[in-house]
Amino acid sequence: MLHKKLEPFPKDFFWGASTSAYQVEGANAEDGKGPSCQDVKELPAGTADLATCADHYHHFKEDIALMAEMGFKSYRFSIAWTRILPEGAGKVNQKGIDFYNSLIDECLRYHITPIVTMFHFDMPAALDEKGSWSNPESVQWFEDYAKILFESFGDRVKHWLTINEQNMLTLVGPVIGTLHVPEGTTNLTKEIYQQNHHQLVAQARAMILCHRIIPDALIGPAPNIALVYPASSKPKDILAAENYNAIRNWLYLDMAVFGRYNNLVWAYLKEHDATPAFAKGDEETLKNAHPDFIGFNYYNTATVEASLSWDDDINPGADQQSARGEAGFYKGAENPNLLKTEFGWEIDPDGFRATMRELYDRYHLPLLVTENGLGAYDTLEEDGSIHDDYRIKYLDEHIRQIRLAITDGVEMMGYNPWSAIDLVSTHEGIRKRYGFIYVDTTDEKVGSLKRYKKDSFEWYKEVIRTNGECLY
Ligand code: BGP
Repeated sequence: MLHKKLEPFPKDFFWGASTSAYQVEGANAEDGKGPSCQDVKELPAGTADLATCADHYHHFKEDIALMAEMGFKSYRFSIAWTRILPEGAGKVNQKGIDFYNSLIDECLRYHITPIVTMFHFDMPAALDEKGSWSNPESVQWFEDYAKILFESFGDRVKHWLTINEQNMLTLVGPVIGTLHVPEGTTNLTKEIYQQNHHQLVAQARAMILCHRIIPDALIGPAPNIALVYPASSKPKDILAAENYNAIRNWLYLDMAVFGRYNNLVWAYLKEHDATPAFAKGDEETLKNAHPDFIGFNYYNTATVEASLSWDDDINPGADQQSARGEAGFYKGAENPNLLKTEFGWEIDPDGFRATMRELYDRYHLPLLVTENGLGAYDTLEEDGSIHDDYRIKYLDEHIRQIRLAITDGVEMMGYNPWSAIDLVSTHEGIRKRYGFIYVDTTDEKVGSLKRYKKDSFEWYKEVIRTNGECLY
């Protein structure tokens, strides 16, 4: 749709950026923190370990001052479960509470709204040993942890996100380092979707609890949502796109918002003999929980074609954003209309608008962009500058799509791209940089950890100052 006049960004739009605890904090064995599944996983070859990352744990004041200089209205970060509960359950680590109190207070000092993710890929290792999300008790573990967070920080934190990218935990657990396969598993799909079910119920319980403990807070899920395109106008490709849309996207949000399994997903699970078992009370819990908004991460769309045989040769895909498929359901395809990043992810700003429109049409809840961004090799010049015009271009094109979506009638709360500051990527090290702030460290060796402003820093500052108007 062409528009003659664009609606402005809302006055209270959350311009900010994101990080996650295990990727940015470092200090992963300090001040009583217990290990998470990320700390004990086998690292992908040649990538930095998680002992230091950007050392945000020790540099957070400096980092938040830089975010404030950019004019951030919000900072989306996650809490490390194992800083609060080193064993995942039981004894609380006061130093962990203290750290997040300081981080939150530091944000508020600059009028930056903290948007807190409760769980971002870092299951406590101690709970992994007890079966992780395959254990039905995991629902209670999460609710107990949630209660501590709401009671400790709820007086100041009014924006909560439950589970980051639950769909990626389910679809690409091995890439992210979170797959837990209990001994004796015979049907892996069934096992994974049972774990997924426990997460859905845990999320529902957390949403209910949040509304009870902090009545003036808002809470929502944060899946990775990307509209799935059919590779052609062949009707069978359209059906394949519907299949993958359901499995990749709608399962998570239909449950969070409506409290029901998407029917295509249920049919797919039946086909795999993989429907999850409901515990007593699950159905009611899922029905009674309601998010106030939808947080979502968007990097690019997906494209699929039909898979018409159980023997189809399928490319299993490399990670969160690359083509995947399942024989008999859909088959990942390249989209010839899109360029790719240096790390092979397609770039699709128009797809961002299409995704926002579709999300709003389905759920009619305000949308908060909790991630979006460009991973690239950046070069630190001798004079301390970093010329990341490619990142500016990517962000510029995506922000424009938000404004178009707003003009299309979509209710948008904010934009928190990935990432505020350089950090360690899920599986490709710190060489894959995303931040507005460069951190001097490499995968091979911990560096000075000095912070440098990239060109995108000044650019984003102006975008925020003018509430997006400078782009036009
Ligand atoms: C999302 C995750 C983030 C993040 C980002 C970029 O899937 O929520 O944790 O890392 O993608 O991905 P990557 O680190 O693989 O480049």
